[in-house]
Amino acid sequence: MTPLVATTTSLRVKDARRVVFFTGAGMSAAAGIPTFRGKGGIWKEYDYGSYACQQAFNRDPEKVWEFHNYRRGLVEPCQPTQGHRLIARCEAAQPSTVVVTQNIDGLHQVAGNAKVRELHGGLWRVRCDVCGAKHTGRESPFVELRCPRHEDLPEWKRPYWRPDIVWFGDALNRSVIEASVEAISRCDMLISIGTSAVVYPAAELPLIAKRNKALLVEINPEETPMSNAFDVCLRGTADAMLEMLCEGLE
Ligand code: BV8
Repeated sequence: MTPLVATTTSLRVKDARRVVFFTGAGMSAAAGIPTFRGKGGIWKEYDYGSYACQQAFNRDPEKVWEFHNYRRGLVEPCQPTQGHRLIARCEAAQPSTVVVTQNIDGLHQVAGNAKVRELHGGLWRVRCDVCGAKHTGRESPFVELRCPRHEDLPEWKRPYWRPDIVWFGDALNRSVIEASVEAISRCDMLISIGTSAVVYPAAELPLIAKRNKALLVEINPEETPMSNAFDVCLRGTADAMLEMLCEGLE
């Protein structure tokens, strides 16, 4: 069935029992964080083969860290938008609400959402793939680039911390995928917001909700390759469309 394409709707989140918000970079655009594709997109300026894959990190970890410190610097001063706050209000009113996000900026958590499944990891976490150590902190820039647990090794031989981000070619974290699939399978309304729907496997996750007869709503000013799978496509910004959908929440 072709979707209803509109700028207004009488659908309201308060009328659903279990809602999943499925978010991408457009969700945080109004916070001042650049998206990845399209005009001004990060991948226009930075080739992801040089900055966002394991091979690039193995080749030149300091160059990859320079890019991630640039991104920490971009995100660090940004505050959640009105849209993020409305989604947090939805979880407060309806605790079954889950956010499944491709974003690594942490803004849903700052806004107050507790149930956030980060498909592509987190910008504020690092891990050591040699000893398994993890560290979370909003240092910007992150300067102690080597894991301190390897005191037996000379400084120049110690392993680098690695951003805990799912780069191209990395498998997604199994428990995060499982928790996301579980939430999406059980929801009766899925609202996809601000994603170009071109990165897999994330792009196909909303289809799981469709199989289970949930109502699928897409919020994006532009059409996406997945638009036809949605019941309703709201052609507007995240903030404006969420303001409408979240009307009447307690
Ligand atoms: C994997 C890290 C197993 C985070 C990122 C099947 C088919 C084809 C290819 C593949 C496939 N399966 C796997 C692949 C390969 C690859 C892939 O998908 N490639 C594509 C690009 C062809 N996938 C992987 O490698 C994944 N791993 O599958 O492992 C495997 C491995 C090897 C081989 C087989 C299997 C891992 C993918 C993870 C990539 N990580 N980055 C970070 O650095 O921040 S990608 C990057 O894209 C971000 O993570 C981002 O989250 C993600 C999606 O982007 P979007 O969020 O959609 O953002 P985008 O800029 O594209 O779009 C913004 C949208 O917002 C636009 O539509 C715009 O109109 C809209 N918008 C703008 N303003 C607003 C707005 N909307 C609302 N309001 C506004 N105000």
